[in-house]
Amino acid sequence: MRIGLTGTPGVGKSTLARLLADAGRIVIDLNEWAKLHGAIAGEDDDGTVVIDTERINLDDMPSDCIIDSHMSHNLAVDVVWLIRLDPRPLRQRLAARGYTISKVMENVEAEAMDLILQEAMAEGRMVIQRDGTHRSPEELLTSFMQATTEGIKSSDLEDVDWSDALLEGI
Ligand code: DAT
Repeated sequence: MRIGLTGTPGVGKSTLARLLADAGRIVIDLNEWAKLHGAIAGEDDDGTVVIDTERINLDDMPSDCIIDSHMSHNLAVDVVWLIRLDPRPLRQRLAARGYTISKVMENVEAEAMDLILQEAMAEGRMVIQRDGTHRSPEELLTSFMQATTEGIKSSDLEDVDWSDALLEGI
């Protein structure tokens, strides 16, 4: 099964990907893959690599793998693992990364407005959504694994509601 590991930058995808790789799973960093396979569309204003997902052929990837990218839900993966994070700690994590204020706010607002969830559902993906705010990476992984190995027939969306953060002005 090909799993797309997605979420707003900073929610914890790479941390989870590392745990999976340590456990012996094949993990593909989509940025690296896109560079190797000529699927880079360019860079946005702040130098972030933009991947042209149309130029990525999933059949070139192993049939069992985890694809780490905030764009992996745009690929025809079998299931999407979507990590969510309260916008307030997300803001702190992104600021600690040295992102500009506008880039921090763009991502924080996208998270508060469920942007990736909406995109993934619009693409018709089967989505497992889990809140990483109060879970360790290990707990998060266990939760995704349980939902996946139990046999997925429909999306499984854990409730998240950060409307209070929006009211607070985040
Ligand atoms: P992403 O790959 O989604 O951009 P990351 O894995 O680089 O995110 O994590 C961003 C930061 O958050 C990094 O400093 C590690 C920390 N982090 C990741 N998962 C966490 C968790 N479950 N609990 C606490 N901190 C976490």
